Amino acid sequence: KKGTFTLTMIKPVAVKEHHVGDILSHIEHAGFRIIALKMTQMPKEKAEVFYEEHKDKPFFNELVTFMKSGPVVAAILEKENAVADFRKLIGSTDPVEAEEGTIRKMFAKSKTHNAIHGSDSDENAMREAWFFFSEMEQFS
Ligand code: YYY
Ligand code: MG
Repeated sequence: KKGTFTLTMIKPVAVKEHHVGDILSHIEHAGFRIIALKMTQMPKEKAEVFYEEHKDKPFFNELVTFMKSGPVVAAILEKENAVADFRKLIGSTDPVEAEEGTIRKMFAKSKTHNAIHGSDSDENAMREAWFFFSEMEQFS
């Protein structure tokens, strides 16, 4: 249902550094319910589609190279006001600017290697949820 969920993805750097459990724990303690969950590795073409809104940006190639470099953990998270509340929980794109206590402040290595994704609108949450999960994999 619109407005009640968001899509997150724990990025390859955080999976490699063994932060999956800590990050999911942080998310659940913040009041989000996990209603879909999987580990998967995106081939180049999939990463390009996921981030297609950025295809003309100077950082696009570096971003795609990073995102296909290892497995990610994708999840649909249910909560009232999920998109905005989750963006607050993860913090600014650049960890240097992220507030103390945010997931990016704690786990990001750099602006590109920033540990976690959160949808930026209800429309993108819907698109990204169906990008990763079939109907049988969604437990609303
Ligand atoms: O939504 P959010 O992930 O916070 O940032 P976006 O502006 O949508 O950019 C997507 C992704 O691209 C970001 O998480 C890291 C990377 N990126 C980058 O490497 N360099 C930039 N100057 C801006 C974004
Ligand atoms: Mg974004």
